[in-house]
Amino acid sequence: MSGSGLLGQPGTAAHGSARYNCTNSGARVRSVTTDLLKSAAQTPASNNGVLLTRAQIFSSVQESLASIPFIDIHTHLFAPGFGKLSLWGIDELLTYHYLEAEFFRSSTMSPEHYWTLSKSEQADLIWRTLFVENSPISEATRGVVAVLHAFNLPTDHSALPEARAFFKNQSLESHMQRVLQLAGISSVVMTNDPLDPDEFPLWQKGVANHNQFHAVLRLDRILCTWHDHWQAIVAQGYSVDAQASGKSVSEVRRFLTDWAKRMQPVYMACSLPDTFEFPSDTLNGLLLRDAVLPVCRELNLPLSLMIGVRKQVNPRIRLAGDAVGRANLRSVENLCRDFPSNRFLVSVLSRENQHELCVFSRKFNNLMPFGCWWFMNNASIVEEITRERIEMLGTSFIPQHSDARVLEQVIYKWGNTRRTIAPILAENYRLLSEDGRGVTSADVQRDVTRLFRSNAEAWMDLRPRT
Ligand code: RAT
Ligand code: ZN
Repeated sequence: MSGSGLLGQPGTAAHGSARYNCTNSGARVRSVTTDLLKSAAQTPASNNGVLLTRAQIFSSVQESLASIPFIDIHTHLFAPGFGKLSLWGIDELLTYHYLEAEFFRSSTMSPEHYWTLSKSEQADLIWRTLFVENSPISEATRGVVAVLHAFNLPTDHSALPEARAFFKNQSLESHMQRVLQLAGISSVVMTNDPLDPDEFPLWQKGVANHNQFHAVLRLDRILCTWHDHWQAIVAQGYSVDAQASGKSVSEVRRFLTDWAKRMQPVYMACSLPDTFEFPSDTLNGLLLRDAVLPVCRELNLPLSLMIGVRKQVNPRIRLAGDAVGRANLRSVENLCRDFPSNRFLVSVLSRENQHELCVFSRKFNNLMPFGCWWFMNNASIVEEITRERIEMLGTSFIPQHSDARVLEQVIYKWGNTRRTIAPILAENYRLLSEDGRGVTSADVQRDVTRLFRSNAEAWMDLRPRT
């Protein structure tokens, strides 16, 4: 656990920190502040330094959010070594499934017709519909505008050809470094599925380690759709059967252990439906209890549970067709209480589940709430969730992840996070000052470091990998 407490007390801020603009108008790298960050992380109390005035509090918060590089703990991005799986550029940005959902609301084209088009035809159509015929004021459309603006590209109706030319001229590795710097993040966590037919052969051949991309062993095909995927496990040389009977459970343990050795994941993860229950005598419940949890314990890996998705309520729109449902979080309570040697990273998709998640986090220090997931990642809801988390948990949570699928999305998603969270943090410091405890800029830096770096570093045991 990197020499920090279970809940990630401020630890090392090992990476050099660039300074980023806090607004969404495009971050610009200005200076390196590693030493400042290190001393901030080590400063124990607010009586060490000059107390901030009310006006200074806000700029100090902005300064810390801008200068401390964040860790993005859940994305669908891939390191450049994954080739075609690594998505970037304007056509990918425009055909993001968040935008496809919005496109079908403003177009009469049938999904069936849309899926016959090429990627660039789909992108043209989405651009015309959502950016020319309508103002791009939704969160996801505004994000594309913010990305173009960050690269000093035009953002008006006729911007698409120039954007295409710009992205075509980039080489992935250097472009990626620029994007991470603009987004103010030092590393990202991928989502890696050993049963994905496109991804599996790449791992088998051997993908080069990339020190800014950490792997995650994703379990959805095992825990949620076993019946469609047990044969793929057999094909990889493990003796499992359709009912997960006999040796199956120990073979799944062997499968997970082998894959953990290969991937070196920072955690295992599964997205779960709103109907998720634990304990449960179902095949999934048994695989979770007898295969996944023991391997996580043995390898000291947290398990990330993303709860509340209702898959494919509208299959016609494919990836955009998933929805949300309120879950019964007793399952989280049962897991945290009955498996104290396991650690759980949990994000919930329903707004109605957010408060309960905070309450359970107060009960169990093997539970780390993280992120404002998917339909929760809108400023108004991020604000509400973050306020209640700070009020109930102080700095012992991970406020956000990007869930980016296309590289450049981290620019706008993290820009939005900084913009939304700055006033919330500042207000909490103002209240603290009014209540009698002055705040220094070192306090602010320590707290921002804990929220956006050290909680993640501690939970994922992030050390340079060889
Ligand atoms: O936010 C998304 O892109 C969703 O489609 C899901 O991928 C979700 O984040 C997940 O990880 O299952
Ligand atoms: Zn995701």
